[in-house]
Amino acid sequence: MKYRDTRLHLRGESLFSDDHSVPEATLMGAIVASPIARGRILTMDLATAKKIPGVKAVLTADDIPGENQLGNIIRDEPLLAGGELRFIGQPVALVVADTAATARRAAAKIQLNCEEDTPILDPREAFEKNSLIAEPRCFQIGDPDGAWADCAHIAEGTVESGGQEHLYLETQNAYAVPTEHGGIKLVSSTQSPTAVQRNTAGILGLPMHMVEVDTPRLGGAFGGKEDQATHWAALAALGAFHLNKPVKVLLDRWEDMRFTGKRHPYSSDFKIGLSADGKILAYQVTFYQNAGAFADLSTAILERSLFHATNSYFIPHVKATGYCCRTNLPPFTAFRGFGAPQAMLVIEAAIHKAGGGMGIPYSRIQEKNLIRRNDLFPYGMKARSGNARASWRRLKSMSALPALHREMKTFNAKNPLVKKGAALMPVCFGISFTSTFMNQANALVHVYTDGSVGVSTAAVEMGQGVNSKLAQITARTLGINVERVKIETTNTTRNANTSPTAASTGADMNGHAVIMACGTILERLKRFAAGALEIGPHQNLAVFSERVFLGNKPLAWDWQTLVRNAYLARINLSAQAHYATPKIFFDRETNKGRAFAYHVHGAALITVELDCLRGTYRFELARIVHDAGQSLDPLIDRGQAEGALVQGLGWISLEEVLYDEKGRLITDTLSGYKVPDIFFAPREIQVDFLSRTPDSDGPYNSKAIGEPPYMYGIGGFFALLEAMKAFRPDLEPDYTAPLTPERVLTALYS
Ligand code: LUZ
Ligand code: MOS
Repeated sequence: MKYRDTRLHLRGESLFSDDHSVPEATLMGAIVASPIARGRILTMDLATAKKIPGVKAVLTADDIPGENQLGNIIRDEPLLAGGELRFIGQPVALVVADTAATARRAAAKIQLNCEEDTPILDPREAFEKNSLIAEPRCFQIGDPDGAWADCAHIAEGTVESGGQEHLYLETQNAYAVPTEHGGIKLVSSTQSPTAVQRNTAGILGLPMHMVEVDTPRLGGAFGGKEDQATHWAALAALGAFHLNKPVKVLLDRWEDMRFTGKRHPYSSDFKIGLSADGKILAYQVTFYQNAGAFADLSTAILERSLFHATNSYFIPHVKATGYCCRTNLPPFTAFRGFGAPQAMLVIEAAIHKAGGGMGIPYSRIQEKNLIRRNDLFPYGMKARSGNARASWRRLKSMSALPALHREMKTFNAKNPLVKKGAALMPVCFGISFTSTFMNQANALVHVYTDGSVGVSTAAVEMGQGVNSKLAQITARTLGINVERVKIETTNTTRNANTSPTAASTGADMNGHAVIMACGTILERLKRFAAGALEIGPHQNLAVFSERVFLGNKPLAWDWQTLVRNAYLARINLSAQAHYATPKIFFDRETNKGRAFAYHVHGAALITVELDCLRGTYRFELARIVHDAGQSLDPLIDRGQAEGALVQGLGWISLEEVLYDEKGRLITDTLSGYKVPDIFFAPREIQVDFLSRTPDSDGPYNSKAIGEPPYMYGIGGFFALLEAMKAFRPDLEPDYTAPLTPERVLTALYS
């Protein structure tokens, strides 16, 4: 994969926020964190730490000049714990010193004398104790209570899914510099510069215009910096504000793993009812979401679980209920898929169990129930395309499934201790933030007098290639070479009131804003040229390949001449544009509406080979047919699909987040927490794009790519179950993810 930053990355020349050269006087911050999951601080001894040479300040909740309050949906989280402690790793104080080592040494010296209560760690226990962050939500369609009577087969069960560490290469960090008039400039590794700006302003008691946030690029995020980059930026700002010196906060890997939230663990109950021929008539699901100690984005994530409770299937009678359960673990947060993977694992498990009970391959039930164009989703939106079926058909025809199944059967018969399994996984993911108001973006475009172009948008480059896409969109709209285009850092002074780069919408929404701003400038340029060259209506003019055309006829002016002459004629060469995704709405009373601009569909085939002596396995083949619209950059989209797939496979098989009974993270290092590497990735990954897409709403008919392919990984879970069943036909599947080698082995021999 090659994109805009490839050369810089390979040479180690790309600047991440921690790489920015800082003035010599920069001070370093270290966090004092809660050692207990639930209780309160009785006394805190700061004096010893303050006496250590090099320590400049130890700041606590009492030192916050504004409101000690964070939160983008529900404002329930303090920046620094006052009295109450709610999870291990919760920030209690910030030590600022002349070096990071001194700051950490001083932080370690701070004694917290606490009173400890028994923590709640399990979401069902939280539910029993009425420890909920918000009112329960319920999406319903048809007559889910009455439909069971008509079902020939009913299956019920429980699904558990675990957390997942984001493991962005670049850990959380921010750098704060005091500016004149008592303001702050932040360089922050965040997906949401505006959220950092707003929360920091609130903490410091400043108007938002006094806080400038600049985000150069991120070394990965995956949702982990949508909400949870804010704390470290606000803390750096607090230090800078008090000491009137630049302050940097940079978590090391160990701190990052312990202090920050991960993917939400879910515990879920399902009930599914089918006709004798495998048509799903009714589905009921209840999600107990482990939200952790504070709201963070949990309610929005739970809402997306409800939206995607039926994945790619049409089901006439549905009741999906979600509980956002408050526990004493670090607040769980956004992670690629945003609650959809958890929900899709449940519906797939329900179908798998029903297939087992009815004695028919579950892929037949999957296929029979794939949503068709104009079928309704439970939230009342119609499917706008037949791509669920189109991608499935294409995948099946490419894969010669009957032959594959025959080969596997023969292999399994010959090998008593090695078994193969395969599964198909359809995916349907809605594109738009589920909170309608967030679906807005803006762009600021400057054409300079030499014809070069600077583009600023709300989009944050985090390795996903959004800057490459925006540069291509700019070049295509203006009719110039892409080398002329520079994508600027993301900065709240140039782009205000922006949504996070999240929900897979970054290229879509910011791309549309860029098209609009470039269109405005181009319109002015053409009007000017038509007048200056005296050639009738400007609509007949076009710019492409760096030249002005009248119809198909090239004129004497190239792009540079056009721009220079326009400047001399005092034409405005800059434009700002705002894009709001059209036609979407959602009513949170009825839970009905056209919530998404469109859906992304696709299907995957995953095969696995299982060593039944050791419980270890290797995914062999992942074949994906994916709907990317008219891809803006097939190489980037392929890279996103491959990466997402492997990340999804990691979640359901390898990565296990474990806490002890005190709420302490056990898997807090990379020696204890296993993540996918190149040896884990399927031996063969094939990604094919569906080209027939009548429903693309993205720029130039492209489609969003970031999150949807993650959920193909869920197919790996069921491929493994099939391989296990080949070894042990009486196996009663336990739908607990991750299906680690340990769990596989235990299941095979218990
Ligand atoms: N973030 C968010 C998201 O705030 N709202 C969403 O709907 C969403 N969806 C996916 C990923 N991040
Ligand atoms: Mo996200 S899970 O920050 O799109």
